[in-house]
Amino acid sequence: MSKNWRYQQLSLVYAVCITLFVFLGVNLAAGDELVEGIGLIHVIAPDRTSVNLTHDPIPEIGWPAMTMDLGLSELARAQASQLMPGMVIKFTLERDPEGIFQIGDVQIAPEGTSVDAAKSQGDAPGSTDHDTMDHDAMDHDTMDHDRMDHGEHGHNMILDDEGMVMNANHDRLPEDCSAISQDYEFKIQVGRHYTEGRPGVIYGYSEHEINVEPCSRIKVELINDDSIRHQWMVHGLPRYLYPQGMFHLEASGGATKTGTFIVPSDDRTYLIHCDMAQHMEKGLKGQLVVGDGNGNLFSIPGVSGAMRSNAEDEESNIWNQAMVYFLGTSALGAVIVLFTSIGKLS
Ligand SMILES: [Cu+2]
Repeated sequence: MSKNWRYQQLSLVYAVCITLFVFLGVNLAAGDELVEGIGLIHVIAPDRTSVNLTHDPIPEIGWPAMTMDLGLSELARAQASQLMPGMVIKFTLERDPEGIFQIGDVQIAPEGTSVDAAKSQGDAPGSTDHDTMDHDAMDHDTMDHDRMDHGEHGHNMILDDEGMVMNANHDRLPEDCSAISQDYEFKIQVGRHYTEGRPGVIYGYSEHEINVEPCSRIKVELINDDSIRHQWMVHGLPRYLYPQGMFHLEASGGATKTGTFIVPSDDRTYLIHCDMAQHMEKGLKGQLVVGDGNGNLFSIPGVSGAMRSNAEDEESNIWNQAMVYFLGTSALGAVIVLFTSIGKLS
């Protein structure tokens, strides 16, 4: 009798082990997708399906600090009723059914939490969406009102039906440059046609990487072959020349926009992307390499791989599952053997 009791204890321990392993396996699989961020809200879409925010870097998925639109999950939509523009939030990212990152869970960040990326922008609204652009909050210090009506030079932004050019700079040298080293002209096409050989991607640029000399002047002609708006936006440029550190071309469907800017002297790699909701995730990400650059960014089509490829994810998931099933079935087998022997003994 005392022997049976010991067997029963043993099988109880086994059962607990199986439960733990199964939970561990499930959590490992879910943990792959759970990424957290902190951001400052600029705009909440009236239908609460998305927000525009500036977030700090999210290294787990290779995102630099950025101002962008993010969709909201069902849960986050419900939570969004307590949010307001200007609030700092903590959020988790998850993938929607199409595999695109969206905010899964959102809460107001604890008092005193700040977003470093937003501080350096002077809290100006980061959205460049026409509908949400706040003209009052634009950087007036760098706008040259006297020259407003005399051509392109004094404008931070030229906006028309065809699209817009923001922060064009033809002649103001970065502080660290004594002269323009070289002039470049790039024709960059954007649209659904430029995704060849990249399964799962919806949009592409004809060039995802451009290489230039330090202190050079770059003229970019953005040709949009799609019927929807696309952008070619460079981040991280000096803020004394480019408000929000940004040079930005936006072309309406079928339109072409041309703009010029000048890069500083340091070897650096700048992010290029389309800031329309989810377009970067759908393929519109590139890099501008000045001089030798300072390392490739993640997930640049044709240049660098994802921080962690989907194939690897799937492979490790399969191994997790296999492990759980192997341990589970072997433990179950052991339990059956034990109970059978208990039956024989009694
Ligand atoms: Cu786009």
